[in-house]
Amino acid sequence: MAPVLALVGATGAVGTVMIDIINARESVPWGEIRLIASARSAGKKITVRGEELTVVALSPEAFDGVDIAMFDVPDEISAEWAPIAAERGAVAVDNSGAFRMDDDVPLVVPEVNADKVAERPRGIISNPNCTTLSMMAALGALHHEFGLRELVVASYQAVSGAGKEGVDQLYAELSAVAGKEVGVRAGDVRDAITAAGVSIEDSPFPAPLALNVVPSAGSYKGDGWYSEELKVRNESRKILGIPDLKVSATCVRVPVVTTHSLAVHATFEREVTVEEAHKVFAAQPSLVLQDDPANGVFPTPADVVGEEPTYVGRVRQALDFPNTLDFFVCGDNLRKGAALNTYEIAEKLAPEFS
Ligand code: 11C
Repeated sequence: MAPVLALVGATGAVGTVMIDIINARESVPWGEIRLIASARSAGKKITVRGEELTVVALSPEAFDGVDIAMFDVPDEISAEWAPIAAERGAVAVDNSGAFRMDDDVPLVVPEVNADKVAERPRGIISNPNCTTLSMMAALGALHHEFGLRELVVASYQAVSGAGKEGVDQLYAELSAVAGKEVGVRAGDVRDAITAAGVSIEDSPFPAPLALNVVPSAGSYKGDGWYSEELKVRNESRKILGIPDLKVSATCVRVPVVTTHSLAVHATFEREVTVEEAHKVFAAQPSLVLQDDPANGVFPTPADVVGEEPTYVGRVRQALDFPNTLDFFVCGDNLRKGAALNTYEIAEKLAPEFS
């Protein structure tokens, strides 16, 4: 029998991208696809691979007969419901932060550690944070060849990482400043946004984002660190299987709707030339290399949004740091950063249930 796949959070932002991904697949291994969401969205009709499906309400019974349940919901919903799905016999593939750092839950990026899907004593597999994920295919491939030792990262994160609220806030702020000569005096962007009736106090970001960048992502965790920066450190170590990897990240929100970018400074056990790095990237099917800086060819988020692969460019040997490469990556945070990686984990599991 072909496996039964459930999508929990089918009507949310990542769930909607997930359905796009499933619809775009040439073929799928599923005998049934079940859409699950909150009681508020139950009854809604969504077309998946030409068939009109009715969204069912989240309940223990909704998992009966399900082999693989993908969760694209907030942490607290996953924390409560992924174990219920697992008790009912499904493997829960969870895109929230609820279980990522639990020792008995694997954190999987199929290009890097697909074998870990088998090690799931609780019946739960976690999908990494979108910021970490955006650089993992590139870093995993380099680590495999050259042995990663140290990682320094600066992120340029899109507002959709902060949900619909983040996207709405950016559009409202952009409308408020459009056509105005602002950004020339301290505080004038803030004044223009406020004068247009857009609240900065109620924004998901602690400062204006239009015509600006904001060095804060996630929640403040003390000692100067934001949660996204700690996730990059902890999750990179776990995925790459290097518990003592030296990592330092600065996460910055930028006025981009979707697609996270990262400037990566990675130090290896031995020297890596740009040519060798290009070869490694070219051999990884989920990466696209765009690296011709003399002709202005490199990835930017506006050109990568909606794409499945991660784009890599600006690859260079650090001038003052031995065995070190600098490069720039762009990955759609709702696709490879969330829905796509979750779905790829589900695809890896499918043969177990066929
Ligand atoms: C952001 N990376 O851009 C976050 C969103 O841990 O899954 C995803 C949060 C997470 O704000």
